[in-house]
Amino acid sequence: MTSYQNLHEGWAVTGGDVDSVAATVPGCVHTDLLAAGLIDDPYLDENEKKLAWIGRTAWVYETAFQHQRTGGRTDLVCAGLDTVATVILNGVELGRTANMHRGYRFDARPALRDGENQLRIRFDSAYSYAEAQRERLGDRPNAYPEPFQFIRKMACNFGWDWGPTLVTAGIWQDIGLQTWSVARLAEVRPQVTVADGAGTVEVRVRLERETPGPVTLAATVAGRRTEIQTAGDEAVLTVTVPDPELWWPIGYGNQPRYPLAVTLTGADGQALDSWSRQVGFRSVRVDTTPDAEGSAFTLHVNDVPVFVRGVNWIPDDVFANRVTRDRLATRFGQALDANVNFLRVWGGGRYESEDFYDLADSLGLMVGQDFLFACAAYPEEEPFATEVAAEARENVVRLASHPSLMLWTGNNENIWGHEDWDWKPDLDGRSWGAGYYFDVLPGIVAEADPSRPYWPGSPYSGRDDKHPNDPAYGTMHIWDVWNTDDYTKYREYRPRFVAEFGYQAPPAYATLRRAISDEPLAHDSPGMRAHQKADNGDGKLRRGLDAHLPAPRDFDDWHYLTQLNQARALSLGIEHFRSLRPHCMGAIMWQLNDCWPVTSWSAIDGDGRRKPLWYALRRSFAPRLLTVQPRDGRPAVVAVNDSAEPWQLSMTVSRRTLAGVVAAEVTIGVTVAPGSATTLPLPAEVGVAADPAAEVLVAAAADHRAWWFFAEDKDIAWPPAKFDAAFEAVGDDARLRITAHTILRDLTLQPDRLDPEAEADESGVTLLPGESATFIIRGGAALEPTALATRPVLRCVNDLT
Ligand code: BMA
Repeated sequence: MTSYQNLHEGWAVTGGDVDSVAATVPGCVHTDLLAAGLIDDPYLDENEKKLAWIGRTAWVYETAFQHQRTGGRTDLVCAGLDTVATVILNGVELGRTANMHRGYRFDARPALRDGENQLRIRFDSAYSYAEAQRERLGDRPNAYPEPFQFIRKMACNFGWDWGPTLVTAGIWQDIGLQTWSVARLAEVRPQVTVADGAGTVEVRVRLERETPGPVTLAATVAGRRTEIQTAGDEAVLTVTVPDPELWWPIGYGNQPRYPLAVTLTGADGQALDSWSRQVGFRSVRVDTTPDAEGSAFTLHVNDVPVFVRGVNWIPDDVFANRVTRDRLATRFGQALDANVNFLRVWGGGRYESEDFYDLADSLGLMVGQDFLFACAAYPEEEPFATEVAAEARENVVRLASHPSLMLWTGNNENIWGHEDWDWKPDLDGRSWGAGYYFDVLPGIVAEADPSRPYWPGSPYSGRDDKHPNDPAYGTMHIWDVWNTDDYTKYREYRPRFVAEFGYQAPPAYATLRRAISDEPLAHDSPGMRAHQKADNGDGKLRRGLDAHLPAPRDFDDWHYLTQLNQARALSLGIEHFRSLRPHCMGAIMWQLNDCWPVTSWSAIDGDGRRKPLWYALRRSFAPRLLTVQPRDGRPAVVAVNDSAEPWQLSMTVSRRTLAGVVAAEVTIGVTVAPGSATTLPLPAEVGVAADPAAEVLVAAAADHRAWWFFAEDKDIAWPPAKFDAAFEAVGDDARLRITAHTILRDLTLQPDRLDPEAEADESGVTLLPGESATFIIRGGAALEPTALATRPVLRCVNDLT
């Protein structure tokens, strides 16, 4: 049997002026230096700028461990080294690596001793390596002034438009010694398929042998076992499960999983190795059939078309070792609570972890994984050609068992960039990655994971003769909104599938206050500027505000309004895209999460707090959505039903004055079929305002309400806000009941301004006069009721006038 000795203890790191400080493994040099008190927290104020030297320094990790040799092979197994490493055991060089995204195994026997052993891993500067490759191969276009495409390392480590430049080094995943004899399972690759109700698990096994001879391989699923004997190095075991329960995405059914166990036994019956995973039976395909308007991009799971209500996922922390399973579970819970059903793992980060995929499997969250290429032209020369192929195959094999994984995508924005970002003259014929996206990667998926779809890029039209970002074909990204255009422009698009669209806002106030000590805090104070990485981000935020909302008078207004504008921008986009169902079958907003405290496109900030956008996602991504959309020059109600049951909808649509008085009203009863959107035009007396600045449209059904404002907030004559507030402590929590005496537009509560731990269950509530709303404030029992119900904690748009 194999045995494993982990080597996580006793490490120290040395480099530059730093002489041997304790190191955490798995971990990285930044967190080690931070723990040793040698650097300031890179996430606070402008500290990031003082730490550039770390990425330019070579770091040596060293430990001593005891080992007693036994018979057989002993390998040093490194699940992840970041990145340019030389591995030395007792003075003997075992190997060199330069790819963070692969695991490595070295035969340790030539160097291993009985008793005390010294293990030393030297990490050369990632910059030095990448710059040398760039020099050798010739520069290539890139969205950022850093050489990240010349090293197989997480791209966003070199900084991004939401992330700091903190170039890490270290042993970022498990490391240990594995001792084995006769043979071991070098690769286990399950393909789980289901056809006509019957499940098949085909397990392809590759063996590594120390000694030749027959061995027995067995695979067991749901009590069914297949066994074979082999003297070779490769084998296929097929187990059929006649009538498995299907695995479904969240909202479509349950997520049953079946244990799959693979065992390897020697000729004399001794157990040699074993491997196990939970598998799920489901089919997946992407329908890209051409039609009169272009070609679709529709995900079918178990032959049911699924509207993708997605979020883009970036690494949840710059320092991967901080992203624990618990933290992933919290983040996934936040995604599910916002009615998200799909996570796209963006190509500038990592191939996500076992914990990530195991949680996604168990929760029914679908995942799309990009291969790791983002926003740059990538060289296809050696050593990269070999590294990319090895990395891709390893990760495809590693993740193949996961039912949540729906789609592999070749890259983020590189095909688009090549077409549109003036790369061609600079490239002057040099390689840019096309060979990976159109040849190498699809070849690897077809060979190693044939049951899973592959798409060459995000975005990609699917056709050579169409622009890669053509709305009518395949997937698209929408970034003119935010960069140059108002968010109402989302409505000018009729996309088939939007894989990125987003709008910025600052983090929660408590997050800003933890990370930035500027006094006073201002949108352009030094700390705020250091935590805004987007090109002219502050200017774009302001441009967006000016188009819609009254001018902010101070930082508190700016903070409330920019957060509100972000929420409105995404709601408008999502509800428009959903209203186009089935023409459009996916909306993946940019971005769910952050990796540090920063003003960004995220719905959840770097401290894990939900921005107003999160609450807007929950509303706009609800499986059943009532929304008001412009159709033929006036508002119409659209009812979207993603559920499997018909929706019997009975509603009243009224045009009212701001005082709530009904000017015209219509009652509508309709059945919205499962998986469809129904547009309900309105008669002119309801849909056309007599005075756009003084009227609203409200569509109200039992559990649903949708609003339409005939004018921009800045042009509406909002009455000064009048309301009563009633506070009640309930255990550790509190309830704040607001009863409106005037219309209250986008009532938003920020209890974290009073206590960083406090959090409200709702945000962005609009009330007509006479209506009330109750906010439940987790951890709010001790808050001061008057402060809670007053600006800047409780806000509405009316209080700007
Ligand atoms: C797209 C993404 C990211 C970026 C985001 C915001 O380009 O793919 O690269 O962070 O837009 O600009």
